[in-house]
Amino acid sequence: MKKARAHFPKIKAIAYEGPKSTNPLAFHHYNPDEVIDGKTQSAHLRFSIAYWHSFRGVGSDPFGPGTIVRPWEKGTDAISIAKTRLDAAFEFFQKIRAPFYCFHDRDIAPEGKSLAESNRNLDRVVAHAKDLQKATGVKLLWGTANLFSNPRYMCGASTNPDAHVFAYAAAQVKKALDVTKALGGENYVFWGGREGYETLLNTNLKREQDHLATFLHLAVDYAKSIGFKGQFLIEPKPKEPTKHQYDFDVASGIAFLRTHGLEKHFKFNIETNHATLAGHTFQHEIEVAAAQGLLGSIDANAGDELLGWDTDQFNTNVKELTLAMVSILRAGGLGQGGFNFDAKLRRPSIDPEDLVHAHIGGMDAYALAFKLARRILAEGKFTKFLQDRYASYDAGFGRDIEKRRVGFRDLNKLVLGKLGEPKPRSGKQEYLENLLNSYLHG
Ligand code: XUL
Ligand code: CO
Repeated sequence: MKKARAHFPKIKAIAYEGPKSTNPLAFHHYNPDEVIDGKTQSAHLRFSIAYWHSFRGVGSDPFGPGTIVRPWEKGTDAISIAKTRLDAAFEFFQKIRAPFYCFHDRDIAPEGKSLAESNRNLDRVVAHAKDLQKATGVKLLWGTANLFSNPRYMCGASTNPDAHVFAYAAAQVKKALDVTKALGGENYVFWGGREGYETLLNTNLKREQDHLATFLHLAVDYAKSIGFKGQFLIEPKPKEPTKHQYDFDVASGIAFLRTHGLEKHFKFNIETNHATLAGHTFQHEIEVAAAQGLLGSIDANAGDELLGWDTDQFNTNVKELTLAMVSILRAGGLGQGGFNFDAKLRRPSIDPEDLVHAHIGGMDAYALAFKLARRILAEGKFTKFLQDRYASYDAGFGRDIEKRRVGFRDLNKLVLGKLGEPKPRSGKQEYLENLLNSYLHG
């Protein structure tokens, strides 16, 4: 393959220079090649770049059009523009030292006038993506289909009241799965898009939820038939664009998967700002998924504390990320998942260099959180505190309760007899908050 010209000519591959460096175009915590427990940091963290934000985002918001004009967006032929954009993206992936990327079908190739034309467009661009993956070693963390932008999906895709739209969405996902498999995608994501409702006046909730479950079963069946080995992921979000999204949060997602016999085939892709919109912390969503062995991957971003919408910002909150990392590491990590920067530049951040600063910030914050969480777990103070707090269930009647070996009559007899009144014990929240701060600022 011929050497592509530089689209980020002023940016060199970002190097790790350590916490004391004052170079804003260097990593201060993310050291991709450092080996920890036999694996590089890069292999532990599995960072991924979100194509839709970083290479299709133009800074538009509900109040105004885009502000960002990239120098590589030139020409009139949509396919050659798409290929050049992909060149720019792969140059960026390498310079920012990200081992993975993620896309929606319509991010990488233009939608045609018919599904057949869209599929042909996709094939041409995917062939180029395959070459670039081979040349750079950058891999596909996950693929997905955009089932929410085109007006045909205004009332949902698989939950659309019109079976014709369900069929179209099925055909689109069939192709997205083919393409994800062809590019060696390690996961495939279903984010609900417009799978929800605006008003119950026009919605048969039960039929729509059943149709969503049928769609997911059909996707599982098709993936099996083509030998796609990637992990299927559900990405919960409570609202936006619809007033109510069916995959509201991890807990309702688990209930949905179990109700419809899908729990063996799916895990969760947890997004930080979706957790916030659902009224949860990021760590809460991770814990709920991990408790059921369903933690799959992370969409790494943040919301704004003062805005009630999905602002998709880069997350530099080390405290929030350290708590999240403790829960992720305690659960055994993300396996074939990763940390995908589903985050976008602010509207006035119009320079290509802003993309570099944004990702350096996100990667450094996650890498620092990773190291702090490892220290917290290695020292074991929180683990010991938790063990002690629940120790009454480790033996005697507490053990019998956990093993379901006692009933109300037995417990009634115990309390009326030798147990009597329980002795209250402090929850020690303030002590624990100080302990956490001692790691963050120590
Ligand atoms: C939307 C969102 C999506 C998914 C992929 O809020 O997070 O970009 O991650 O469809
Ligand atoms: Co997302």
